[in-house]
Formats: sequence, structure tokens, C-alpha cells
Amino acid sequence: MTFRMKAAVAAAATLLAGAALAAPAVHIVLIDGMQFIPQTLEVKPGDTVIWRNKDPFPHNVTADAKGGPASPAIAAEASWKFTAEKRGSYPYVCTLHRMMKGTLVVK
Ligand SMILES: [Cu+2]
Repeated sequence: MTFRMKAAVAAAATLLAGAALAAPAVHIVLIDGMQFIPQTLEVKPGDTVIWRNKDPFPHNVTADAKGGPASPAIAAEASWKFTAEKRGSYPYVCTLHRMMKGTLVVK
């Protein structure tokens, strides 16, 4: 898939997940080509975020701030799930490739 298609799929997944009104939503962040897609994701408390690694090597999701996402290594083709609880802005990196940056905003 092209980057644009993947972004569209991710956006569609977020929309579909958000369609159930009061229920917590599930959001997908793709890890592909050494990037987090979307780079910034806004969610509500109680929502679940799934990072899905499409690269052929491991990555992780590591926020500095307490209450932010902090994953173990996510193997190729594997996913890692995080439930957002505390409001805030959580910049994160992959500590294996520190140029890979993303932000999870919980509000
Ligand atoms: Cu990485």
C-alpha cells in the first residue's frame, strides 16, 4: 500500500471506531517506513490506541511523561495496545531510532 492509502485506512479505522458514540474509540497508529502514522493523534480518555508495526524490524513507543505510552519492543507485524487514561500531551519516540517521533494527545 502507498503511504496515502495507509493513511486513509488509518483514518477510516479511526472514524469507524468513533462512530459508536459513547463507547470508547479504538485508534490505529501505523509504524511504517520509520514513521508513526499519523504522527500526532488526538484521543479521549478511555480510548484505546493500537500501534501496528509494518516495518520488518522492531520499534517501540516510549513517552517521557508519566501516564503516556511505554511499550516493550514491538516486533515486525506485531501490535501493541494502550488505553489512554490521563489527559495531557505525550510526545514519544522509538528509543531504537530516536528520530522517530510522535505525539499522543489525550483531551
Ligand atoms: Cu524504531
